[in-house]
Amino acid sequence: MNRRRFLVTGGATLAVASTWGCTIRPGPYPDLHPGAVVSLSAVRRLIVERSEALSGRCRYVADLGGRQVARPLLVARRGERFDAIIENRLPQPTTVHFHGLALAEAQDGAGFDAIAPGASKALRFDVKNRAGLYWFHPHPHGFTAEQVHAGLAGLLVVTDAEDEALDAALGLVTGNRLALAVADARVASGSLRPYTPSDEDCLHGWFGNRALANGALDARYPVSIGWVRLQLLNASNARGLLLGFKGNGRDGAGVPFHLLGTDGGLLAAPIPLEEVFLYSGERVDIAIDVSVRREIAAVSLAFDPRHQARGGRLAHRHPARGHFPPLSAETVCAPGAARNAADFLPDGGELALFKLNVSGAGKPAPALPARLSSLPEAAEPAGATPRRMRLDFDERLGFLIDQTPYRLDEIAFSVGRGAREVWEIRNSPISMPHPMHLHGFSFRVLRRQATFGPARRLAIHGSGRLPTDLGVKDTVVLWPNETLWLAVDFALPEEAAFSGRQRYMFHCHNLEHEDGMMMRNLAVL
Ligand SMILES: [Cu+2]
Repeated sequence: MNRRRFLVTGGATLAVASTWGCTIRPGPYPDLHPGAVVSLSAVRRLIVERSEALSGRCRYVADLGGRQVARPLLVARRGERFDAIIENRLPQPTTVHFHGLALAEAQDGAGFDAIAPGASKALRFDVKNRAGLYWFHPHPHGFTAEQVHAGLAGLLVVTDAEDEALDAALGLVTGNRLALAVADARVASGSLRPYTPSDEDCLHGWFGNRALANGALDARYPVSIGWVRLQLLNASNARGLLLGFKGNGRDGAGVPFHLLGTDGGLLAAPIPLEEVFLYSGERVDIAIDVSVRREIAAVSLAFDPRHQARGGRLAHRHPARGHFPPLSAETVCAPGAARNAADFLPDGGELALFKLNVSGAGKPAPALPARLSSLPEAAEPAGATPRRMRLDFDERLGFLIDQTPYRLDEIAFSVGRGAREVWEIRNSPISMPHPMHLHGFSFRVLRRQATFGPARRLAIHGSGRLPTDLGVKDTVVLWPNETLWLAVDFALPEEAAFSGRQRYMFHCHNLEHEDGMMMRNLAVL
């Protein structure tokens, strides 16, 4: 049985669908209800809660002033205001970080000022970003991985005139635009396993054996013939996805698609593809013509994830964890704890994500527009001396930025307001892919060097760049041995909220690495 809800936002119609009747029953599946579409400006309170009805899983609830919507999908026009109270009903500190949005430190939810259990915080900001898929999740130091894995990952779809023009050009019919958060989880014997990472999980990341799409296992979405527009987030704690689509023919042949946009909105022009990497925290916006198929399966294709760091017993139990109970009976980075082969699929293993069921309704897909947006080509700021950073592996401490574990009160470096910098980031050869995320600012990828492994054959867009490197990014993966050059513009709005020193974070979005201190603070002065 399927149920759908819609909200018309200007010209765009977003559909959110979820599937009841998962194939495995009974089980404490977390989120069998469809999220409902809610206007960002309609939210009065955003409640963060642990729900016994969800077997201890957690969820966001939007209070609209009289009506409550669990697991909301937030939508906003560019410029729209969020003005609400965040209410923390968890037994742990939390924050709400709107990933990708240009926000002042006080609104960024980066964990400098976590909300204590039972406490509330007022949060008010205007959406300044381009149209695109953004998301919100907890960021309290030491608790992020557990809370996100427990279900706290919400989507925010921002729209604007270019975004609506694209929907019109694609001739999208209702139900053919979807915003999905894909994450892996450990499922065995009909139940979703709690978060119980071993030492090895903390080193490499927590990998499950099944995929959830907007919280549902085996999700299926009914769509009509024509273009389908998918905005996808990889909300996994650690798993990299090599996203591809397979048809229902005898050979299960790959279905081509077009990359329309990345973390920070639309590309200048669509790029035809058959596979694309999507690491934790990254988003893609894609179009697929489903006209000649009855069913299309979204999968993560098999690839070599290049985990080249081995061994080491990590000592990184975050100091903050000693003061609060876990969300469910669990330990964190337990020495000697073993992975269960029944609910573990290694990173890079082929994984079914969700399916599109195509009905005969709709109309044939029109030609894709040649231009999607006015996004300029990435430009290197003249005369900038690169700021160098190195991602390292230490057998005792795990993964680090410039050999330095995170400290809440440390500022790694400061930059001037309006500075236009080039960041040169090198990942060590003994390493693994690290999806690096910058708070508060987006950036452009200038070039990649020394890319080996599965990413190398996709690096065809000049200067060693991958297709997703051509868009606006706030999270970018560095493969082992690679060096990446980014152009970062530290312009801040002339508003009271942004006055004075603003602290932001740069960190790995593998959440086990993040909780394992692979973060640094920076200040904009
Ligand atoms: Cu990492």
